[in-house]
Amino acid sequence: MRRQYLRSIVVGGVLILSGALLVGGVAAQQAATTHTIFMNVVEYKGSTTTEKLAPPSINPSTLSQGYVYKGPGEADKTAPQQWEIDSYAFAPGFVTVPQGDMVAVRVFVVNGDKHDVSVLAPDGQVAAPTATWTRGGEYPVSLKAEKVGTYKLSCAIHGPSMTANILVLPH
Ligand SMILES: [Cu+2]
Repeated sequence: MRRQYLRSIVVGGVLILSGALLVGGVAAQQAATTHTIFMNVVEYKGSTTTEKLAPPSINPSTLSQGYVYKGPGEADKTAPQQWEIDSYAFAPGFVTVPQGDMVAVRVFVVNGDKHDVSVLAPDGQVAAPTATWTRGGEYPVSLKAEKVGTYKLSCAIHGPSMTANILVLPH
């Protein structure tokens, strides 16, 4: 009788201990994780000549302010057949994080003298107001991924194409 009583105390103790470990594990999982993401502001460049390829039928600069087009004669006066295109972008331009986590983006401006950048939450609310970023600076953007959907980091000067999407997935 006494031995059985002792045994139930031991079994009960093991159950309580494993329960505590399980709760501890869940609590550790729920603590917000911070994702530090390094991004660069870059300018992709392309060029060719009219001998190799006809210029685009639609002027790219009409599609986005972030696309630059210099047609034949404009790109290089000494090489009138040369034409050039540029595109300003965030690299990487797409990131996914789980809901509830912290996102610490650090953006380094490599190309373009000036960018006016803001962050919008998935519901369209301002997550970070417009700030001017200049070449050579590194700018922090910190946010909590509270809402499922896409947070958009975009530049008003080179929009709509100069946008980085931070997609928040449900936990
Ligand atoms: Cu820009």
